Amino acid sequence: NTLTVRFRQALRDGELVPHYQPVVNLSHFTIRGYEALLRWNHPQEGLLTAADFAEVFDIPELAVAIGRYMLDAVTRDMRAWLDAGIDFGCVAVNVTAADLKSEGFAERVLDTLATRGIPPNRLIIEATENSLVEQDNVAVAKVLDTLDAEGVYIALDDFGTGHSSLVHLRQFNIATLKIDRSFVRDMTTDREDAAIVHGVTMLARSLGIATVAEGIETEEQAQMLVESGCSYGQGYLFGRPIAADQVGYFSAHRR
Ligand code: G
Ligand code: G
Ligand code: NA
Ligand code: MN
Repeated sequence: NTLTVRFRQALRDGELVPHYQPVVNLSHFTIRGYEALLRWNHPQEGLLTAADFAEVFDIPELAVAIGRYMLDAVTRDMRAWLDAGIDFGCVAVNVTAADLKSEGFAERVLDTLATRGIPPNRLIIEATENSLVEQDNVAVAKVLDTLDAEGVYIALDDFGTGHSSLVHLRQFNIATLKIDRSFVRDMTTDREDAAIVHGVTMLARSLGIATVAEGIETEEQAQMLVESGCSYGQGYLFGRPIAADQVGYFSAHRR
């Protein structure tokens, strides 16, 4: 189809770029790190977000090509920030089921970090619950264990929207749960959403897992999340995704 043909071309022609959305400590709004999000600098249509071309992630071969591209581009940016003395914290890269299944994924991640001289504990691999469910648990656990053993953090994305989440918390070495923004959106008015957020935060805390609330747009939501015991937050209240060359300025002015 035309989108996938055009997308392959964009990948070759360097039209794809990572942008970075800040993740903050909710108690003092300092930067904890960034989530890398794929953007397409489309010559005719302007800057497209991943939601605008989500179909490409459903084609395993393209999803793996994107994963490789992002790992390379993001670690290149991290190297440049380290060289410039920028205090950016940790960076999260999203991965798909196809990435986790691809031959030698964990080794590729670790090799890339070693080649660029980036400490593994500066990287977070962010996987959705569904990307873990879709496949052989033993094989995924091995991939995640290999990364975890070297210090790479594993985050579970869109928590609460997928399947059998509690099993995963036991089975994999999850460092962080990302509470999906659908729960955060109405938590100040909807008691059930508030209860879910509170429950997830308490559960995570008792298991020694950190929580990041996504999609925070108001001070009220941030306040309520702090009261619920949630440590970290992400959302337009703190910052939209920004280009790599803005991360230095942003990191310095949020401290
Ligand atoms: O950034 P945006 O709101 O368009 O993201 C839409 C969805 O696409 C989100 O679920 C996000 O996690 C996902 N996404 C964004 N960038 C990447 C990426 O580089 N790799 C993968 N696998 N998913 C991404
Ligand atoms: O599924 P995932 O959590 O990776 O999705 C991340 C996407 O959510 C990004 O594309 C980002 O643009 C979007 N996003 C981030 N913060 C907010 C927010 O505060 N409000 C809304 N509506 N979307 C957000
Ligand atoms: Na994500
Ligand atoms: Mn998410």
